[in-house]
Amino acid sequence: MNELHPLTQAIIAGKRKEVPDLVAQCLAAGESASAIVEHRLVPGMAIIGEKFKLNEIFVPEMLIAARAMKEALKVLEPLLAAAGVKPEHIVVIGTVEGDLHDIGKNLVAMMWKGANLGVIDLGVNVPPARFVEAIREHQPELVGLSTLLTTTMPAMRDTVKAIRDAGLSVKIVVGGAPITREFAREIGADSYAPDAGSAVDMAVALLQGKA
Ligand code: B1M
Repeated sequence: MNELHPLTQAIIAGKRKEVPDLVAQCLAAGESASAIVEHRLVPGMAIIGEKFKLNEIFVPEMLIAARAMKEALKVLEPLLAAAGVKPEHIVVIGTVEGDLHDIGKNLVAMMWKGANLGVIDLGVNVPPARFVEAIREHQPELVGLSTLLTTTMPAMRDTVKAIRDAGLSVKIVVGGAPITREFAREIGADSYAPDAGSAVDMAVALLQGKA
């Protein structure tokens, strides 16, 4: 960890109060906003994702790191927009209808942002028709569906069906505590990710046509 840049270390350690100053130092040293995202922030979140997958850290540390990353993005987002640097891919995410749980979905959304994806977050309790409408409006390449309740698994199935029935060409990744790879396959999703770290790997693989 010592050879990592101090900003990357601060993201991993979740030192969110130190992050704006460290971002300012990088900018003062001539690093571009996009280089800071690519070389300082994304590697930090990648390490967090790996540690989470390996059970070396748990949800609190991941949330703390994600919040630290948000502080950095708060400083950089206007600069990225001003420089016309757009995320390479747009993705839509939401928690399906009937489900109000959003902590896991928010983690996935933050990790996706950290991987420089343009995330449109529809929030919680999102009806299938709203997903369809958002896909038509934003033309994402990927849509992520989350649910935590066994009682809302049918709503996830309905959402996938509504997207497919609408003839929309978009990859669908699903996740959440009761979801399994088998269920994902059964309802016609393209992929399943068990946690936020895997959701990044899965999104990148799907977007690069490797999954
Ligand atoms: Co609720 N709740 N809850 N709850 N709640 C659970 C899910 C439950 C397992 C608790 C229990 O009984 N042991 C249970 C579900 C049982 C079941 O369906 N089999 C349950 C229940 C029953 C309920 C209510 C029905 C309770 C009631 O009112 N009687 C009610 C339902 C409300 C509704 O949604 N309509 C309810 C309400 C709530 C609160 C509002 C109080 C609160 C949610 C607050 C919020 O989200 N803002 C809450 C909470 C906090 C929980 C527990 C305790 C914690 C959930 C959580 O945030 N985990 C939960 C018990 C538990 O999980 N142990 C429970 C941390 C989070 C980081 O993990 O969301 O799993 P998770 O996300 C992971 C992965 O699943 C994955 O990545 C994330 C990070 O690794 N992932 C994806 C998630 N989405 C993904 C999408 C992807 C890929 C990966 O791709 C797109």
